[in-house]
Amino acid sequence: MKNFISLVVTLFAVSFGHAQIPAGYYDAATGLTGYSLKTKLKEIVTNGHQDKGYGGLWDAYKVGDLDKFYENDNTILDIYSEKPAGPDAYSYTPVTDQCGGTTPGSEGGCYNREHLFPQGFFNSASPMRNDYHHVMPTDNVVNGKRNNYPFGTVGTASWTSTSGSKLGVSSFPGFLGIVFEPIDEFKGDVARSLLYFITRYEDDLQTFNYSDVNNPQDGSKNRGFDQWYINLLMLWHQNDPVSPKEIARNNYAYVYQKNRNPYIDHPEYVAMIWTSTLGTDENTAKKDTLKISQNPVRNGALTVSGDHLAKISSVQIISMSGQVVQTIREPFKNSNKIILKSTSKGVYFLKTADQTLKFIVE
Ligand SMILES: [Ca+2]
Ligand SMILES: [Ca+2]
Repeated sequence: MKNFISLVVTLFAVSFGHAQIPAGYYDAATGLTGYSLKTKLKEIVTNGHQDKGYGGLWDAYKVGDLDKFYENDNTILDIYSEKPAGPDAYSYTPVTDQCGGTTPGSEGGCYNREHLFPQGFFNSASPMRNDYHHVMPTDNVVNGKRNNYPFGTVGTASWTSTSGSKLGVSSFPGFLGIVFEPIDEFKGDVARSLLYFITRYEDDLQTFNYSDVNNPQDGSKNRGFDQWYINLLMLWHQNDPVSPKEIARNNYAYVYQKNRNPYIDHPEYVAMIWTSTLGTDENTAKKDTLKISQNPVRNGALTVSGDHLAKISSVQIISMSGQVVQTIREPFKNSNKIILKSTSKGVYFLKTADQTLKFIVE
């Protein structure tokens, strides 16, 4: 087991290059899954977390939220106005363009502090209000349009920002209200930030105003959000994997307030804690208990055993960094073997609708 852990740590350091996770930071979470993993992560990220106050965020943005990834011009990196594929419609000089007394009525006027988990749901209480991990600098007008609506996917937009963020009626299964949809580039960022939030504050969730129609909390301490929201965030987490921008911001968050977002450091934790019900038949899915017969895997073939293999409609192979490296439809139609596309050495995950299994390629 020790060798396995050091292998994981080594692979992790290699795959992330400049990651600055303090040695041993996640040790206490080793071997845990499900909500006990989540609770352990809560302890880890609560321990040492310093509340730097609401004003502190302005200073943090000057350092931790500069565009070093797109235009690389050290203007504020605003997830609501950044255009990854072309020039931004406007950009903000740190401090100079910070919102002050008067607020302009159109985009491009000033940036303020956007709570991805709306502060109205927790009565603007500290430390939630000041937590850098979920409070980001954004254009004040787009921030205002987002209001307290949950994130989601929009069918027909009633309003669209200069960068393509949308407001409108939800097209996502399980929710029919108004939602705000950021651009694809930042959907995973939003998801990991919100999952951090319901982990860090799991002991407080039940004191929040979760009866508000716009609050996707389910009122529980464990799952935290309604199932549709978990489905949405897991999908976004998967489709928009951790980027260098998020790693850098997370590293700065640790400098600034002395705690980290575990779902940026360990993207695989998300599927180890929550289960998506998207596109699965829960009744049949639950009957399957899969096992990987030979682990570590050699010769590029993964052998799987289970009682209902033939019923599995699709599986994914996910890398340590959370990227889907292979999707296989009806993987066990003809045999119990999966031929791996990538045989690069490392830790991977085999994910079905309701199970995630870890394996090593040697
Ligand atoms: Ca930019
Ligand atoms: Ca992203």
